[in-house]
Amino acid sequence: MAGFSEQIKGCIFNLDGVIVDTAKHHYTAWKRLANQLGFDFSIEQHEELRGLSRLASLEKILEWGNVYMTEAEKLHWSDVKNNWYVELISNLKPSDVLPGALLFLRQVREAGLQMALSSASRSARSVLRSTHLEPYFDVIIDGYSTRKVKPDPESFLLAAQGLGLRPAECVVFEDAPLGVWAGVAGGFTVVGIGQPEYLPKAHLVIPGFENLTFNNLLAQLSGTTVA
Ligand code: GL1
Repeated sequence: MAGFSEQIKGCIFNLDGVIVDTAKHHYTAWKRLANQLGFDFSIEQHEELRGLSRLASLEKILEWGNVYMTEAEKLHWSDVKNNWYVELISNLKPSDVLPGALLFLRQVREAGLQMALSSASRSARSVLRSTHLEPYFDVIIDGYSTRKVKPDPESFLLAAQGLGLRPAECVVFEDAPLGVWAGVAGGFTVVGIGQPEYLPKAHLVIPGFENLTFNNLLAQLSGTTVA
């Protein structure tokens, strides 16, 4: 699409599983919680949770396990899961940034574009600090900033608003099907990270940032029918 590269002024990145390898720790903590409650759940089921807030994830897991909880109990178990997760990420370091992600962020910065982080996680800032990535983001939207869960586009719209850009001027990077739907619903150009069969709504799907240059990405997107 002619002029696409000039149209794009910002990039919005999801965190867990896109920039940092933390999705596996969320899975470990949720699985431990399910096991304590007397049932199990699979990594495939966890795919459905990706992008959901803490409470929304817990409610889905309780549904799978057929477990009823009062609101107070939900808060208690959310805290328990979070304490396990925080323990799991306590040794997170810059080397836990996913392959190619840091180089890609640098290229976006050098190209003069703005960058935002959009994550449902309340630990997003702490993850960014441990991995030394916080300075790359002009705007950080985390689990404290939003009221609606994906596939509602609220989180991306807040990120674009914070950057002072329209959705059509931003590319969203997402690994979760719910996140891809949210980005598309918000009017963004969406790059899915992962396998195309899980992310059919994305405008383009890439396996990750390794060996990807920003210019190459723009060239690939220019060939798709977006925005
Ligand atoms: C919450 C959920 C996680 C995951 C993240 C978003 O994180 O608990 O399972 O879906 O949102 O990637 P947190 O508990 O850190 O707010």
